[in-house]
Amino acid sequence: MRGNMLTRRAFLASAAAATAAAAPSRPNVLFVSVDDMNDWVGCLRGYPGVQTPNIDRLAQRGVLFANAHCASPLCNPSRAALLLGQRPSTTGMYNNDQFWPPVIPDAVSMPMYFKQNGYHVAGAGKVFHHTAGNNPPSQWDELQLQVFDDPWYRRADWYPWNKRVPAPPGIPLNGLDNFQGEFDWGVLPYQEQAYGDQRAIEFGSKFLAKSHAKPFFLAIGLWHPHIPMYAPQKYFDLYPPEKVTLPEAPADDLDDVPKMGQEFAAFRRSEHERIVSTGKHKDAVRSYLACITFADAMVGQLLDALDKSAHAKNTVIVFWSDNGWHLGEKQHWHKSTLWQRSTHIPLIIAGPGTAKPGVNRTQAVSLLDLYPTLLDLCGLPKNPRNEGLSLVPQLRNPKAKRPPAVITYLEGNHAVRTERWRYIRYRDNTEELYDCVADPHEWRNLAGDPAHTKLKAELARHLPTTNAKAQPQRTEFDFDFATNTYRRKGK
Ligand SMILES: [Ca+2]
Repeated sequence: MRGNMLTRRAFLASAAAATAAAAPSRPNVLFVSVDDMNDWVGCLRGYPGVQTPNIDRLAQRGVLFANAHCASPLCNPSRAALLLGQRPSTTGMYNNDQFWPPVIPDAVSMPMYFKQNGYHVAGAGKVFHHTAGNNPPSQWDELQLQVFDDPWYRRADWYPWNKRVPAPPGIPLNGLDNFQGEFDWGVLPYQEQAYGDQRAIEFGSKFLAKSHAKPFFLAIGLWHPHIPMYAPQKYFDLYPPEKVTLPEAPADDLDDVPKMGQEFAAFRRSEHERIVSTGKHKDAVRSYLACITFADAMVGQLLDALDKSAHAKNTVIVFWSDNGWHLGEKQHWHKSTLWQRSTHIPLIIAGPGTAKPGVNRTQAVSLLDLYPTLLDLCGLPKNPRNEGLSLVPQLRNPKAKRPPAVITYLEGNHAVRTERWRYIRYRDNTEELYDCVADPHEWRNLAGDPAHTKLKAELARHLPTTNAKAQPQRTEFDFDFATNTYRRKGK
């Protein structure tokens, strides 16, 4: 009897050991984002002289997707699409004034999915959209909310956790009084250590220094180079004013653009006009460059923290920006257009599961593809809701083919991007077509040329067949931050 007991115990122990050995050792994920960073990154060659040594070294050790696009050229819909793995045209999440949790209650976000599949899930800074109500704490095991560089500007109902303090003297630093509040730039009277993005990096670095019983998913969301474009002096010093050049913007560029495209470009036009008429265009461009390099330095700190840690070899690194940014091209500042300047973003994946590091992938890909890619790289079951396509074939083989990327802005407006072409169809059926190889600035709309009729039809096959009605605006809900509950007004 006693012998049997021992045998049984030994059997159970050896079975447990066999199970443990058979269980795949899943990689960790370090998911790092920046905000409104366009392709003015060294490895993407978007702006001569821009300094991004840390992003560039990540591109060298990993895979740079040199033709990557957001799912929607605006923070909230871009992030909702990426983190829910569904197109804006499927969910109806199109703008910054919508809440996803109460309108798509059965969605399982990327962090939640990792949590449900045995990962320890932690986040800091801006991962989901940064206004209250878009980042339910239940998504995370650990969460550090975003720390703003301009707490005096942040309204209490949208940022209830923000400790509002008076503005330091001299605000706005750009000297443009009565300008739109958030659109400021300059050097804050802070030490570098006091910037909000440093808080997120500090959280990430401490997290990486620890050992973890479970595999982890760590999301670090940086705010820079989003407006206000505040950065420490040393980053401005890297860009002497006399060396700053303005992006090329022919005055007649919008003449061959349909009315809807012109309307998108005219959004917040007054800010562009004010920057130009006050002679501050170069100053604003310089500030954007300084903020890109500041964000790059933050990324560098995090990569160093990972390299020093015990997790260096078993962590997939993903680096992405939620959308691009115009700096006067097509008479536009901001994003919210379907052109390259708004949709083209840096995307790098490094670590286990990637091959041929340093060889750029040129297929058009989407941020929508990240959710299924990470499940694939981590050996987790597919989420049947995901509408993107795993990038693992391209991570293994730089030449692997894939369908075009689709970008949506507001209801019924889409761009289809291939390696060579961009086809735009607005909801009134007007069109644009660009040969992005011959015409990288998208100055010549070829949609009216009969020679391209067949090509347009081929590209149009990739337009979404569903154009979901826009979800209700946040103003239709009472949201309680303390309990994270939403109540539809009048119901
Ligand atoms: Ca953004």
